[in-house]
Amino acid sequence: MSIFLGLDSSTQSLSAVAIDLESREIVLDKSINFDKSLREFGCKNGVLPHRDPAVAHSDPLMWLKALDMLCEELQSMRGFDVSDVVAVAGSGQQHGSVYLNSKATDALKSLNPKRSLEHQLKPALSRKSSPIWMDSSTRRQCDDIESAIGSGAKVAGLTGSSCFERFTGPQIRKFAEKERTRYDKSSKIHLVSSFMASVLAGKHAPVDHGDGAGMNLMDITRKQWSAAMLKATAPGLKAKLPRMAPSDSVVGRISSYFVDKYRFSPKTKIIAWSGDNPCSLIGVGLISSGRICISLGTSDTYFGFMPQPLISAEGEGHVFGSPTGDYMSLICFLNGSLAREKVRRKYKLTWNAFSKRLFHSNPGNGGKVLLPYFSPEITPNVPGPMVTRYGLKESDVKGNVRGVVEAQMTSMAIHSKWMGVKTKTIYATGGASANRAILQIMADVHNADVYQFKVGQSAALGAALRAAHAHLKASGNEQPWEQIIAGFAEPDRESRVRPNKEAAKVYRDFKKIYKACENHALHGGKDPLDVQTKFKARYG
Ligand code: XUL
Repeated sequence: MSIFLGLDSSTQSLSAVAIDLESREIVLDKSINFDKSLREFGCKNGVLPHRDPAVAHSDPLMWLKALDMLCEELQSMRGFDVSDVVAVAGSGQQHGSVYLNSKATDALKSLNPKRSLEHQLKPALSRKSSPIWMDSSTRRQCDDIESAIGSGAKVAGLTGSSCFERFTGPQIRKFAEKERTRYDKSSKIHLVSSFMASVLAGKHAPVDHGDGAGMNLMDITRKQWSAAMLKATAPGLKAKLPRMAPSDSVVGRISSYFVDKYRFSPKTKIIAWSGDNPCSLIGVGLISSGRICISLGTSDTYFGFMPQPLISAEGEGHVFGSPTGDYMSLICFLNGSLAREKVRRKYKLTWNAFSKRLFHSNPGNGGKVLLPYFSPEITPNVPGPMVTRYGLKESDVKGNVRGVVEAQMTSMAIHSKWMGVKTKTIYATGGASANRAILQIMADVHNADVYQFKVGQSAALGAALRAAHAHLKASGNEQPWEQIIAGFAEPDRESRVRPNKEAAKVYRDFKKIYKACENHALHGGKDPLDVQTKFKARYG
């Protein structure tokens, strides 16, 4: 047996996917949903309630309790033997940070299997909550960092992204400004990914180049902490950050806590964790250029493999490290599944009824446009909630249902131009990728074939594949990535959704009115009524 385990610590859940590399089978797919199973932490959709809609924090103790619960489930599962696991790697929601005090090193080293992770690591937190990727409260800190470096474009040239509110550097700066004493007491600042890896390994794990690139702190070409960015962000920061390491580094053997409590083998290797998007890149098999992936999760992301870092001139997207040692481009849309969910709930629809409305309405929505900024938006930058309707009544159920999905797909098409990819094939993943009505609109708007995957958990699967790759490399039996992913990270050929030629034509023009509406709402551009009327006259 050669079982490799991938964990995904995401916004709303902790998931596990295990693969058998020899038989090429997925032998386990499990998930703990925070809202359902860990209600006592008071989170909604994995986020702590806050009166300011720009603030989004979560509870790191909830992630720890989920890890204990998940291990317990794995141990008690029939047909799965935890002691067969050769190596574990993981994926973490990107950008989120965990703040630890001077007790952390010892606490990690001496975890007692008779007590819970939550109770033993609570005293090691120097900050109770963790800012996560949905936080947009650091615009001022972003501006300050960019002006210290010279400009947003300069920051992007250095780190792969201009300063973004959710990125870890601006978040750390805000913490250092507002809570200086606690900042000074934080002897280690981890990402969600490196924190979870540290717990498993019983010692501080490194930040990998994939997730490290989402901090506005890593030099994207040299793949090291950037001295200029550290200086522009917060005092004494270098000493507080873990070391950086390639994604395929072995952190060490699993902590005896997991051996004694859950019967993992003491030989189990812990591999550096990465961000969920770099892991998904592997989980959908994007190890060369040419295709792109759209992940429909809590956030919607649009990403692809890149051999060299290519940076967006408009400052809209990001360059992260790929777990293969290359690069990936990514654009993140915050109003993903939560926006779809808001519309579905508003009109009291089941998902079935939602999909029916999509199938039974016309491409282009008769020119009606919904700008679905239910929460602050990352791409394009919208600082606060601002749902705007053009020619669309709030009472029009079909129009709003089609409106939210068309807006998401059109926005992706418009804001991904800088990547310069002629998209002929799209791989769809994430929870909502199971919905073929949504995928039809995706295919039509992008005029591309869309494929689904049999395993929806691309980040956890990618992590399991990374574990296998890193283990083989460390044992002197490195296999090419093509070989590692074969049979696992492949789209379901039967699932192909073809674009409808007529609809694709409509969307070519629809993109223009969508752009005009966006421009009007966000940049004070011309009233889009004119273009909307023309579109309506043509396509009704
Ligand atoms: C990417 C981003 C989100 C999170 C979701 O930049 O912010 O996709 O990684 O977990």
